[in-house]
Amino acid sequence: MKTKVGIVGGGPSGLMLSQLLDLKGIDNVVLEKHSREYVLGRIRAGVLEHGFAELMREAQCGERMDAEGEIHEGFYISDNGKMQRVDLAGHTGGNSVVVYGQTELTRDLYEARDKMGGKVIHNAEDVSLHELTSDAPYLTYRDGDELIRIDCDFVIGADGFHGPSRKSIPKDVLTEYEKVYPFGWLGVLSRTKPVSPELIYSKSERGFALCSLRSQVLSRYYIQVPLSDNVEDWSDDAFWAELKSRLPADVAAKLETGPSIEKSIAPLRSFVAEPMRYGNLFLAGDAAHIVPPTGAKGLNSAASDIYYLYHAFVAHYQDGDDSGLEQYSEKALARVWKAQRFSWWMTTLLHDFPDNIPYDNRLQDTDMDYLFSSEAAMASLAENYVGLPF
Ligand code: RFL
Ligand code: PHB
Repeated sequence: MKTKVGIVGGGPSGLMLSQLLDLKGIDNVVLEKHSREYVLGRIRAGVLEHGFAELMREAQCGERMDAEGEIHEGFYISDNGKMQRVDLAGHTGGNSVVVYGQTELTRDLYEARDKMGGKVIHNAEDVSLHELTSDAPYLTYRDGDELIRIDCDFVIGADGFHGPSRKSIPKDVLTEYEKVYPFGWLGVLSRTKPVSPELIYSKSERGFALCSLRSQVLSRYYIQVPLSDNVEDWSDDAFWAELKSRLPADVAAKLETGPSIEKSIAPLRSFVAEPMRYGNLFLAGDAAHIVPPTGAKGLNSAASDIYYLYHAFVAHYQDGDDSGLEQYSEKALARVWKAQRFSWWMTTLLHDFPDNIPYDNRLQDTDMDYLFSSEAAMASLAENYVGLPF
């Protein structure tokens, strides 16, 4: 098989790039390790920046997002029971975010790929990347006993944190920056009415909690838990009781509880691999960088990578202009690091750090105090939350 762009990974990054390139007539193939049902079974991001929503529309995939997604012009921060609103629109000249689940967005991208006859190969086993520094890189994968080869001009590594793409780059070429946090998030999805129309990020002495949503009948809640906890340790009742104890009393009193339809623990990690290009391999999304979910920046950081790659490939194939490809790593990393800084900062502001010394806790309190007493600090939070320009 032969194509122009071989894409490893059929998550949101790979599918979005595939769709955008196909719309410009640039042939591509997506290789996904899992089945479609498996990919759509993962419950992940919920908050899209304005720039991501625009990219969905450009990919001709924005119809359902525009109909069913919710525009949020603010959210709440609760500090040990005291709730204050962050006015996103007011501090950014009218900007907002869209609350629309990654699962739905991925479903829309798959449907769009189907409609255009896009080549998305599921259950691709043993995907390997070859000859990446040559003009003729290729991918191989196994389909049962058969080994299949795909020759391409370029390879995109959009295979998430654990995929093979980043691992194909020699260790002496790649610098990895990593910070692991001493806690995870236990998340529950439930068919209940959300406790608040806008998200609540809650700092409390018992640890962090987040009230989020997917729709007016589907709620998503998270609590900070020690890394040693297992999801089996948490019954639904124990989860709801702990969540309530971390929310302001009037919010806790209104919380509608119900059976969990998904429950999982995600560790919190900050990670960046540099550079994001090796020969004719370009890394995108979680394959190159991870953030703790506190700032809702993971998927949104993937979106800016895809935006830069899309424009770089269009310039390459339509105008013979390689400057976008040459500048990709530097340009993408500049924005990636800003999302890293913001996600680290929001995580540090809101969580309980078991190893903090009293001095650290006083600084944390002062950070919160400063945020709610300074228009400049609030504007900075709002600017980052709605998303820095691509
Ligand atoms: P993905 O989604 O991991 O997709 C990678 C795909 O590659 C496939 N793959 C392979 N394919 C072929 N061969 C192999 N050997 C392969 N190995 C892996 C995988 O099966 C998969 O389908 O990466 P991508 O596309 O870069 O997308 C990134 C996002 O998924 C991620 O950044 C976000 O979900 C992060 N995130 C959030 N981001 C936001 O912007 N806003 C949020 O509100 C938000 N909340 C979250 C989150 C992530 C969370 N978890 C569970 C990590 C909340 C949580 C709890
Ligand atoms: C979610 O709804 O899953 C979500 C929302 C905001 C975050 C993280 C996760 O910061």
